[in-house]
Amino acid sequence: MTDSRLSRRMLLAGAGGAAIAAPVLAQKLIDLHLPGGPSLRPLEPAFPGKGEVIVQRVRPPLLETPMSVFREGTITPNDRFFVRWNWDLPTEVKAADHRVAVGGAVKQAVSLTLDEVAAAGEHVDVVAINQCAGNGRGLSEPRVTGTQWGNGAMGCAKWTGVRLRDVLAKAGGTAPWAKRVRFAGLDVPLTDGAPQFIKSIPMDIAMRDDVLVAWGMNDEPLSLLHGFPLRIVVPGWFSTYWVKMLSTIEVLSDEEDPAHYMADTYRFPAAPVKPGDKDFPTVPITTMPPRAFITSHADGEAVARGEPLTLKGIAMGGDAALAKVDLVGAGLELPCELGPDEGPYAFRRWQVTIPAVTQDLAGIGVRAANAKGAVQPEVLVWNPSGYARNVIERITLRAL
Ligand SMILES: Nc1nc2c(c(=O)[nH]1)N[C@H]1C(S)=C(S)[C@@H](COP(=O)(O)O)O[C@H]1N2
Ligand SMILES: [Mo]
Repeated sequence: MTDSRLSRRMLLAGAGGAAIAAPVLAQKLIDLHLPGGPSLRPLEPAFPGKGEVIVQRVRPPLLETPMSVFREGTITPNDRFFVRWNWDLPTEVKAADHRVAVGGAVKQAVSLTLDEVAAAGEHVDVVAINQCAGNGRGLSEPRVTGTQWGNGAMGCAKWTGVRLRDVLAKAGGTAPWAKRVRFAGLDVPLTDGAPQFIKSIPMDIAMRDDVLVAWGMNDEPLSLLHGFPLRIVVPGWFSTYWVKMLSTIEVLSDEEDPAHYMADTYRFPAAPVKPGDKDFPTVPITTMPPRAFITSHADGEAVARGEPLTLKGIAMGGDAALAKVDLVGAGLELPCELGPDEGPYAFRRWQVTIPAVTQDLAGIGVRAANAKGAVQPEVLVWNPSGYARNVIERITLRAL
C-alpha cells in the first residue's frame, strides 16, 4: 500500500458515520453460561458498524464476539471483533486534523500528522491476538465485579503500522534515562474529574521490532470503534495497553507510572489470594498466558456412541509461541494436531480424534502450553478482578 493511498483511505474512514449506537432492541438472546448471575445477553445482528455481536453495554460500547465466530479460521473478521471502551469515544475523528504529540524524555517534542507517522519507518504487518485482560471474567466463581465477559473478548487480526521506535525517532530519540512510554487517546470521560485512560509500557518493550503504531486491521483502516486513526499494538500483551485513537506519546523518566489505569486498576495479586482478602500487594497485568478452546462442539451437545469423534478448536501461546495442545479429562490424554503456524502471537488451530466414544465425555478440555513452558492450570487462579483467566475450559458431551 503506498503512502498516498493509505492517507486517502484514512481520510475516507475519518469522514465516516457515527460509531455510537442508538440503544438496540435485540430480537435474539444468547446464553453465555455465566455462573452465579444473569447469563443472557442481546445478540444484536447489526450493531452500527458491526455484524452480529453480543451487546454487553451500548455506551461506552462493550461488544463481545460469539464463540461460533472462532469455529473457522484464525483471523477474526473486523465486523465480529469484540469492542471495549472504558470511556466514551468521539463520533467523528478528522484524519486531516489528527496529530500525535510525542514528548517527555525525548530530544525534541513533535506533533505528527498521520502522513508523518506513516512515513516514520518501514510498514510492518503483525498477526496478533488482541485479548482483554478481563476476558472470561464472567465465568469466575465466586463472581467478581467488572464486565461479565464470556470468552469472546478476544480476537486475532493482521495489524499494519510503523514501529513505535521509529515514531519515537521522529522526536530525535529518547533520553538515556527514559524508563517507560506512555499513551493516551481521544477518549471522552463521562463524568467530571474522571481519570483519563492512560497506559504505559517499559522501554525495552516499546523498542521491540513488533510493537506498532498501527492504522490497519485486516487490510482495512481501523474503524472508530477499534481506534481510528491509530492504535498501539503490543503482541503478547493484554490489550489494555493497545491504546486506541492514539493522540499522545509521552516518554517517562520513572520506573513507576502513577496514572490511575496503571497504579490502581489492571493489577493482579502478586501472590495467590482468596475471596475476601484485602490489602495484598499487586503487580500490573502485562503478558498473556496460553489458552485453548474447543470450538467444534458446545457444552451439553450429543455425540454418537461407538463412533470416532473429531474435536477442533483454537489455541494461543500468549506471550510466546504455542508449543502443544492436549485433550484432557474423562480419562483421556491425547496430543492434538496443530494447524498452520501464522506467527507466535496468532491463534493456531488444533484438532484431535477420539478413536471411539464409549461413554459420556464429562469435563473434557484442551490444555495449551507455550514455548516458555507456561501450561494452562487445572484450577482457576481466582482474583478479585477476574483478570488473565486461563484455567482449562471444560465441556461435557453426551454419548447417545
Ligand atoms: N483509547 C482507548 N484505548 C483502549 C481502551 C480505552 O478504553 N480507550 N481500552 C483498552 C482495552 S481495556 C481493551 S480490552 C482494548 C479493546 O480493543 P478493541 O476494542 O479494539 O477490541 O482496547 C484498549 N485500548
Ligand atoms: Mo480490556
